[in-house]
Amino acid sequence: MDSAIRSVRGFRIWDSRGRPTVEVEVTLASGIVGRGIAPAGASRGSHEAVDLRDGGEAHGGWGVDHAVSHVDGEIAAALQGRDASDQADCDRILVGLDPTPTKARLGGNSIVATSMAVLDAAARQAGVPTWRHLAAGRSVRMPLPQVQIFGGGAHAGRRTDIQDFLVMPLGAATFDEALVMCADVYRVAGQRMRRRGRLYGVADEGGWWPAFDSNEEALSELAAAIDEAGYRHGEVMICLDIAASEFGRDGRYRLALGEHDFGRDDWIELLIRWIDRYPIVSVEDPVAEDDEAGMKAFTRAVAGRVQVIGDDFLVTSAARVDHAVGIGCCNAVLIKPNQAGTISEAAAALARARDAQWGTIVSARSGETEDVSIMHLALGWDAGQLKVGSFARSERMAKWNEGLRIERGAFPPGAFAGAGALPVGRRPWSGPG
Ligand code: 2PG
Ligand code: MG
Repeated sequence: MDSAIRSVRGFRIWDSRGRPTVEVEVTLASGIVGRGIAPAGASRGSHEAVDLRDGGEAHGGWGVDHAVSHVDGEIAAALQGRDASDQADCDRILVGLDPTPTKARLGGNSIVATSMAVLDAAARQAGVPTWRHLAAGRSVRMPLPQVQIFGGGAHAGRRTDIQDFLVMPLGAATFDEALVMCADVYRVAGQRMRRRGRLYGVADEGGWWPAFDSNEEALSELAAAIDEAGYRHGEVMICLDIAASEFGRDGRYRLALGEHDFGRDDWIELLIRWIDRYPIVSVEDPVAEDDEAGMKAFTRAVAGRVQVIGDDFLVTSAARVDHAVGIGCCNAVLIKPNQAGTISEAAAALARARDAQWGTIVSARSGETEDVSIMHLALGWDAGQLKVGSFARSERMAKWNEGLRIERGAFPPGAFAGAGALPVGRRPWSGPG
């Protein structure tokens, strides 16, 4: 069998922060080689698969030698001879090797890089791009992008409490046009920072460094940049990733900027005030991962007009999505394969969300590489939405550019998910409420 796995090897390479990460090469009986690289998060949910790091002095403790040796040892031995085109079987074996809830024994990094390498090898063996291999004949749509304009929170030394200030080009008709619109806003936002003497370079994912006096100032700057770029609100809308687990605990939200301390209800009220005042169409992790009551209240208050995404709250877990659907929390899920640990587990979380008619957004991590597989996953799974970070730095641009290559080669205009990917009616923006 050509697609039988002959060997699996792990290597240490480097990510966009200059930290070690795990690369895996899977070689098939045919001689074809597939590759996978583990990304790494900075703002992480406490229930997600964990990266195995060596600790100690070398590489500031970020080393992955143990994770790499698990790939060369136990993982390689278990996968040898298995059929790479049977992703579910390979992933079942990986999960079976480390049944700990957060894959802490072998490391989420060694496991996800292997799972991704199996997928890449199988697609190469089939002679098709990964997205086509995943689509398996079903029709799919180019995803609607979410592009970060300002990067804060854990990605900018907590310069703002809110982590991602992003835009979504709802008025675009193609992926290409969507990127043009985001690029315009990104450029103009940078020009505005320069004019105000506030341009200090970029944060972790390429968004402008958020040199603002308040979280709301960032929001109003973003709305002004959309205006100045010549777009109507409604055409380009704002998305926020609050990443509230970073500053919220036990129903209290303590902002560093402005030094406010909110109870759950006041915090949610503030978010709703922002939604009324600014053209916000999507909010991720509005409350902390432990605040189910807050998530339920927020979802109830804004569902129908705003996409409510669970990231740290759902950690790409089908079981958590299932639970959230049952109790009315969120209407969309962020899908990060390395939160789950394997491609199949991530696909299962996405499938559960789709069953509930939720929005589904495939997402990169803040620590990335030249690997472009999330573009293929977003498309091949027909997720409808893709979040990659900002519109600068090649670990981000590699993914956007891969999308352009795919679109021009394989897609007629119209095969773009666009605003229809949102689990909300298109909200006509009628100005500040
Ligand atoms: C997130 C991601 C990407 P990180 O919170 O959604 O912005 O960040 O990879 O650091 O978890
Ligand atoms: Mg997030």
